[in-house]
Amino acid sequence: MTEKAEFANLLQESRMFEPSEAFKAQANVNDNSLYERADEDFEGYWEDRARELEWFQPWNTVLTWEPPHCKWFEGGKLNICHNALDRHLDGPRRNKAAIIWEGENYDTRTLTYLQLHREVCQFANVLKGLGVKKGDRVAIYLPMVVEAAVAMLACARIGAIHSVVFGGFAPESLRDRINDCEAKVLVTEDGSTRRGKALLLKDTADKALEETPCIKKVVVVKRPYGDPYQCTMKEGRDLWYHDLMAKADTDCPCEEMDAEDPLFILYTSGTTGKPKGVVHTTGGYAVGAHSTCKYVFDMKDTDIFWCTADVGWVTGHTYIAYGPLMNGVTQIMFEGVPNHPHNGRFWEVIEKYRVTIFYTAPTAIRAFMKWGEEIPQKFDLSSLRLLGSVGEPINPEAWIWYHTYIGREGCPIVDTWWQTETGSILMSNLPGVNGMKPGKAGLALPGVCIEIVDDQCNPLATGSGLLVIKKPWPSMLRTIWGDDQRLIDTYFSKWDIQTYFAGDGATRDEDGYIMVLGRVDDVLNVSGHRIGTMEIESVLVEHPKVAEAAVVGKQHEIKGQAIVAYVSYKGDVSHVSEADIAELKKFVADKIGAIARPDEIYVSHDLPKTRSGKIMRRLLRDIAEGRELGDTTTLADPSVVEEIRKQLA
Ligand code: 7RM
Repeated sequence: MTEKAEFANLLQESRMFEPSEAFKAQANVNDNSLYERADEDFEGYWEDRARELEWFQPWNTVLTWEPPHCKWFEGGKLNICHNALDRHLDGPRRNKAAIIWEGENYDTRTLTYLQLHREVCQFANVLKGLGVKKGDRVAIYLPMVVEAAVAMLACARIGAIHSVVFGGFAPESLRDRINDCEAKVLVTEDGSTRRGKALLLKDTADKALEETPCIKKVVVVKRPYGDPYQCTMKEGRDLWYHDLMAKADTDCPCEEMDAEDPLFILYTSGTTGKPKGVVHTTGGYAVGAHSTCKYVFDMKDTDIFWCTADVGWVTGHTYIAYGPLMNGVTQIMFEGVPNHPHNGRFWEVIEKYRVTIFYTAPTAIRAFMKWGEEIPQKFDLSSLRLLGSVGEPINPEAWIWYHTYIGREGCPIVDTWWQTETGSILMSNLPGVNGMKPGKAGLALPGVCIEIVDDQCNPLATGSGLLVIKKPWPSMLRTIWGDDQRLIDTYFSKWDIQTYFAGDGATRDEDGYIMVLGRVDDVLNVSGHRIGTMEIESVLVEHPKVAEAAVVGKQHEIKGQAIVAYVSYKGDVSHVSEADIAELKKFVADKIGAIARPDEIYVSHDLPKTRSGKIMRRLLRDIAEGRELGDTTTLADPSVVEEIRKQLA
């Protein structure tokens, strides 16, 4: 049997992979002590984790739980920027590389802890100079450049609340996010390249800025690419980052923040059309970010950590901007993509910087598999000691491939389950403690109360059910910005007000290992990105020719899920051309961003509905996946299904 065929047979993989004795011996934790401590004293366990940070003033109360609201470490005062930077400046980490940045075009830039601290202090003073005060919101719309981390840390330093918007979002998405939180300042850049093509962020931002009255000032980072990326600067509103920085004082003390003061807002897709502004606070989030880096990623002073996520997503917040810096490691920040200018770019970066811990998404791993193991085999990956996966379920074949060709069978893999709402990893094996099962995130972390329940919320020892969390955890979302009722409606209303419903389905095996199966609601996971079906539907119906739209997910070899849209047309359906379909796809990409572009669109005179008028989504999923259609007798108009089927390739 060829190796490829062997991999194809791994769907039923059930082996347990134990960490090596060598890995265990050096791990930050290699016994059950953390689990035992959390079991005997839940609050005491989290206090131990909080004591691993520096506080200006200790807390009085560990936890106040008035479901669904929690407060952690009340009375405590700290600053997360102090923990990420200032606290490393008195010792040997002062002149250690904090961030090594690698640009898409192989430019590099390294900032030591001291240099990063200086740049952050200066930018904090810039923000103050623009009138930003504690509690004000600052929107950040930047690609993967050092200034993104600088801007986030600078906000944290002065107590401003940042709202980072992924650089791939379209003007309207940016506009809505700015307006929802009423940001005062926007930080963006003139332009750069993505896959060698121009990415003109300021031009996009300018379109959003036409309808964002709350924005008073725009700070523009100038990239060293020269004229092709020249942007327009609006007099009195738009200012160059480098001009402001040249005049900024390097001294800026940290604001003493209450543990429960908001740190950031991050918008995420849900089951309704409007993205939710997930609010995280300072103390609990810092504890979650720091402790998961220390115990899940086993971070030590000697590590070179690389998380490939974008800072625009929660993974980039917790495992680029905050967690690694709080642990004092050196990290790589990579602007590029895996396959530009060649398919081995990631492995080249690992070889170049001797990366020791690598954290990426299953969608990337599946793409690498397709390109072939010959590519990573050309590079020296021997520096790697630990691998991580996040964003979606990792199928066992991809896990084994990752373990074999990237980990060379010597690196533990942490399959980390968490969400924008959870702030930090809640489920994963601890790499020096428990064995790994391919495709299974494994066990809840110590101090995290995850259960798998049936429809009535009865806990299941084994088998399939829904993933819930029964007790609050420090980095839990506190509210939805401006809409606290949505916190209740979305997460705490399926059964009782104490049970957090994550929206995921999962199964648990005899060893207690959990496999997260994916969303059970109307949220798609496309290449690890969360996109609400409703979000796409509401854009589609804005198109003059579209009467109704229904969007479903379809299994995709690399992306996990592909987006399939069904629309009913206002005009004559028989004349719909390929160009019309292409126009609809572009319409969605232009309004939300390229990540939401439908892979397939089918047009019919009506959508398949029940006689009571409900769109039959299950049927649409079956059509998309090419499955046998079950009972279609409840269809109001069976001809619709035939009409759609004729368009299938
Ligand atoms: C970190 C992040 C959250 C959703 C979540 C799941 C899915 C994330 C895993 C996973 C299986 C994993 N935040 N998910 N990690 N599914 N195994 N290790 O991705 O808010 O963007 O998405 O992602 O469905 O609910 S997120």
